[in-house]
Amino acid sequence: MTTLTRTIWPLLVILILGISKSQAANEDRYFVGPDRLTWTAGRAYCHKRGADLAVIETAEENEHVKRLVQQKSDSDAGCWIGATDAGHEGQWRWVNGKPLAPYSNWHHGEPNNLCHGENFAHMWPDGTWNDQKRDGSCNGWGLMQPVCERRERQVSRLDPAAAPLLQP
Ligand SMILES: [Ca+2]
Ligand SMILES: [Ca+2]
Repeated sequence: MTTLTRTIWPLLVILILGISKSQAANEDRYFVGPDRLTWTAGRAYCHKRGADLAVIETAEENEHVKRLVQQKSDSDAGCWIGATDAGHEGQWRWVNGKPLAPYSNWHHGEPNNLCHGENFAHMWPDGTWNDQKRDGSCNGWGLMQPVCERRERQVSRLDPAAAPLLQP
């Protein structure tokens, strides 16, 4: 072995271990509820398990949640995610209070607030987002399973100053 080879191998091993560890953390971070519920009941399901509906801030995160939706969803509409404009029409926010910026992945033409007001977001199995009624009733799609994200992870991604606001 040359000196270079001896140096590179340990670094490669460390890199591979690091990647598999972060993937394992991702597996653990999100989960899909077993039952089709309203957005609100889905959120309560997540809360009971120390989580909240998923907050998606990057394309990489969206890709991960998309794969989960494709694997676990019982509905062709996909699953609920943690965005709503119920507080103020047209002002979409994540359940942690942050606006949907800079990343969002709305389906073309969405959110369109159909059916006298769609205020709750779900992810289609293709990874794009749509606004829908709380019970999924617009155009007859129906109830959906929630995608939950463990809460401590969400807090750790906020400004330290904002974290106390999320404490019970
Ligand atoms: Ca709306
Ligand atoms: Ca819509």
